[in-house]
This record gives sequence, structure tokens and C-alpha cells, in this order.
Amino acid sequence: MDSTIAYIGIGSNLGDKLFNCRYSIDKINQLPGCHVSAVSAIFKTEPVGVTGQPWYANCVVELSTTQLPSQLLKGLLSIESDMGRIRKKRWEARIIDLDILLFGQEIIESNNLMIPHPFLHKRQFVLEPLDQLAPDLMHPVLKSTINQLLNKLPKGPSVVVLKEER
Ligand code: A4P
Ligand code: MG
Repeated sequence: MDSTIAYIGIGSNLGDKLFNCRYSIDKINQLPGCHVSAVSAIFKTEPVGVTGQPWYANCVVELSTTQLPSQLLKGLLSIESDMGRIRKKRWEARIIDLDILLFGQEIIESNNLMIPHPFLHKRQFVLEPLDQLAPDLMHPVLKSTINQLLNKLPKGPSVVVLKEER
């Protein structure tokens, strides 16, 4: 079966954040038809869009997958709930957040799945780790590379490397 390269954005700002990121990466690698092929550094990032929350650990993984986007989303949501994430309101502090950033060059706009992730190009905490893995990758809607998007971003809240994973 054909496989697709996808990128997953990982965020945690509750509990042992580094452990949560690494544990979720193991679990993603164990999803059917999925193989994690690269992991960015883990970054320490200031919360964006919310105030009064703890800092986040953010990273990005590259995945080759034979699953459909909807199947991958289901797998990611089940990892989030197995790790104890309970959703009450949007953008609340969370043990783990797993977002599909890109899935090959596919463009999906359904009620429960938007790919590319709609905020991908606006967030340094996503673009900085993604740039480590795929600087020349083209955003299928904006037709700019990840590196170009990162360089265009106005200076925002702090994003610094916390832990190199390689
Ligand atoms: N959904 C739609 N598209 C996708 C996609 N591409 N990947 C749907 C994953 N899910 C997608 O998500 C709600 C629903 O979005 C899912 O059930 C799925 O059907 P959620 O994870 O429950 O909600 P959320 O995470 O609270 O909202 P959202 O919109 O995903 O927010 P974000 O984009 O995750 O932003 N600051 C820093 N420094 N670091 C962060 O990681 N994260 C957020 C939340 C805010 N500020 C942050 C960070
Ligand atoms: Mg999310």
C-alpha cells in the first residue's frame, strides 16, 4: 500500500511535559501502518493565545503512514484520551495535544479535520520544530516553504530549544 509522509505537532503543558511528548511519540510509532521517521528537538514555548497557563513543551514528528487522514486522526485522539486528556473547553492546559499539521500535499476541509492545520503558518512553536525536519517542504495552500513561512513570521512569544532529541 502507498505510504504518505505526514507531520504531527505535539504539545504538552501539564505534568511531566518532556515525558508526555516522548511517550506520545512511542505511541504514534505503534499506531497501525505508522512509522516515526524523524523527531525534532523539544522546544520550551510561551503559551500563545491564552494567558495564565504554564509554558509548553512543543515538538514535531515526521511519520510515514499507510493510514487515511481520518484513521490517523482517530489514532491520535485515542492516544490523547489514553494519556488522560479530558476536554472541557478549547485551548485549556493539556497533558498532550496531537495535531496533524500536514498530510502529504493533501488539502482537507471537513468539520472535524482541517489539513494543513489552519494555524500552522502563524505559530513559531510549530514552524521552528517543523523547519528542523522539513525546511523545503511546500505548504500546499500557501505555496511557500516551511522555511519561508518561518522567516516571514513577526517576532512573537519566546520559543527556545529545551532538549535535542538527536
Ligand atoms: N481537528 C481539526 N483539524 C485537526 C487537525 N489537523 N489535527 C479537530 C488534529 N485535530 C484536528 O481539537 C479539537 C478537534 O479539532 C479534534 O477533535 C479534531 O476533530 P482539540 O485538540 O480538542 O482542541 P484544542 O487543541 O484545544 O484546539 P485546537 O484548535 O487544536 O488548538 P491548537 O491549535 O491545538 O492550539 N501555545 C503554545 N506555546 N504551544 C501550544 O501547543 N496550543 C494551543 C492550542 C494554544 N496555545 C499554545 C499551544
Ligand atoms: Mg489540538
